[in-house]
Amino acid sequence: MKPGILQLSPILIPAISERLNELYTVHRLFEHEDKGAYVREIGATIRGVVSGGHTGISNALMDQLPALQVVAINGVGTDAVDLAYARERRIAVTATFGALTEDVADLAIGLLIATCRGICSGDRVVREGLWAQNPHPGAIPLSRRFSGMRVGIVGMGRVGRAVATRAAAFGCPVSYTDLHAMDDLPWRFVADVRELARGSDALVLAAAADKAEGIIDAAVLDALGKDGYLVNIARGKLVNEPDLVAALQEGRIAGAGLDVFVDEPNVPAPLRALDRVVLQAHRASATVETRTAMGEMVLASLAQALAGQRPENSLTT
Ligand code: 8YV
Repeated sequence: MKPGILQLSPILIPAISERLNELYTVHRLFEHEDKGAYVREIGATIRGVVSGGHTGISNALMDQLPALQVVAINGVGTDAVDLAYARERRIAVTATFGALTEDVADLAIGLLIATCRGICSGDRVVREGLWAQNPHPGAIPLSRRFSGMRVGIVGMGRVGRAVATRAAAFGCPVSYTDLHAMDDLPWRFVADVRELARGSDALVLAAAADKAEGIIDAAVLDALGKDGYLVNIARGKLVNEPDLVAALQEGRIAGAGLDVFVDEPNVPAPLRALDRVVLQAHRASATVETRTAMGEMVLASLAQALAGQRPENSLTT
């Protein structure tokens, strides 16, 4: 009999889904209306869970899966899983470390350029016929140069480092903050996030959310200042969202490029209304290449754990 797998969020690469189906009895919880009843029905057969970084798994659901050996996160953020609890139950929690670094860093730079150069608002001006109606060159405001901007990075893990090398290639002086300075990096370390914001034209958030919830608040945004830009490709909850909305509405920062939000997929209406904000639907890792690599890692983690080995990317076992 094939081991039972509970899948909590879709995998968009057909070849990966097919391999899952070949190897396991896959229960796709997101396709079921009455999730509670479905889990009660099949819970005892489940040995592995596949979930997304943002989706994770609750302790209550882990409690309903007595034979659970592995939670394979199709992502790198593990803030939506109680790792201590999983460790207690000897459940391996794995993540796809390294698979998405380049794409997430690419989107961070893309969002920053799109925001400061007004690419999306410019697109709307052309698309809606406003350029043709008012071809006077002054009708569209000038934008801001990206090359050479002072870029501050919050969180210098794999993604933060990849953002730094990209920004440096654009001639941007890079500074960063993290729990401590890192000796192997040529960039300037600034211990305090507010001080980092004060010395930056753009602040890029690339930190894990578990230790840094709400660190970007009104004081940090005011330190970034009216000519500063915020980019978030990490987790929405790093930012105090009402503070961000107020800072944007009052022109206390210049703009924001956001891929993640506090209550996804619900994006606050004021953010959607502001032209100085560029929005994405949590898509930084959403390329065919990265999602294929992530899917391969999920398959490997399941196979290792269910064969009784310690999965290579386990954080708990
Ligand atoms: C994914 C993520 O969107 O890596 C993470 O933590 O949030 C994203 O890469 C998500 O995990 C897709 O499953």
